[in-house]
Amino acid sequence: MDNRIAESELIINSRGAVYHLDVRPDELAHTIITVGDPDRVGAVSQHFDKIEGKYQHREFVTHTGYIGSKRISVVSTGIGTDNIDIVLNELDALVNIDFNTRLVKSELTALQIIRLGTSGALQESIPVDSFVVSSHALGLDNLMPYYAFENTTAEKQLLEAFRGQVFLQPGGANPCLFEASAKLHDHFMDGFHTGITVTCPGFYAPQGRVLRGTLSNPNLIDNLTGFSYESHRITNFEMETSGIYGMGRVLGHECLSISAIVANRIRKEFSKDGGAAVAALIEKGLGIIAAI
Ligand code: R1P
Ligand code: URA
Repeated sequence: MDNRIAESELIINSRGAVYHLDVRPDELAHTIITVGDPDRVGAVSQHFDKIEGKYQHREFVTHTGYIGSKRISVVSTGIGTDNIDIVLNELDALVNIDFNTRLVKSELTALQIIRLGTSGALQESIPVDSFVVSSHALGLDNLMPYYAFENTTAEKQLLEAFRGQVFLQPGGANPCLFEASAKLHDHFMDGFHTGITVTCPGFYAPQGRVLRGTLSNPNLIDNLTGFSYESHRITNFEMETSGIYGMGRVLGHECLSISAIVANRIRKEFSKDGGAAVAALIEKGLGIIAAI
């Protein structure tokens, strides 16, 4: 049987780099920070002791460098889980597929992938400018139903409780749920609120915001805020985490998502200086990541 991955499936450019990211296998570290905003890549890498390389194609900017002896790549994903499908598959290909033979390697590498993003809080007690670490991702986007994956019993129970408590409009989302990497999560306890992060397929109606037009599910926010199962509650929502946790499950990588809270949807507040909140999260996050 020919297991060689065809040119149409894994696209390698003339530089020997993967199609969307324009990064070569030797240019990627095994500890990776993903950010939504391409401009945030430089805001992270300015803290590196040494920058080894900078790469860019479309909205995908990558800087690889070192903090002390720790090699780190920071990669921008743009917005949404459709982009996460691209980024996570290409990051995985860079370490787990031999670009010369186009065969999956016999020894697989598990990357550490940490999303560092912004988010909206769904609990009154989680103020703007505070930090959240996502113990679980609950996907209301439509990426993960395209992949086959296994859930743990605990994940199935939590998802079942969510389906029972939260009304989703007919024909809408097919929710999925994944736990964070416990190994990574353990490092991010001090100074973080922790809870379930809901990943939405948009910023406005899918997050209960309406400027003009009418919501099909006007109780969505109240339903998410009120959800509780054992000690679990929904802390926040954003637009990438379930894709990262889900693809991490499918491909065997350790994934975590940390967020600076820029909006509190219950108090109806937005951060006066979201940039400062993100800068503080970058400093705190890098301090932890460099020591892992
Ligand atoms: C929406 O404004 C964007 O901000 C959040 C959401 O997930 C979405 O990508 O994250 P980033 O600040 O990392 O982009
Ligand atoms: N990012 C989101 O996706 N939602 C918010 O409310 C804030 C940041």
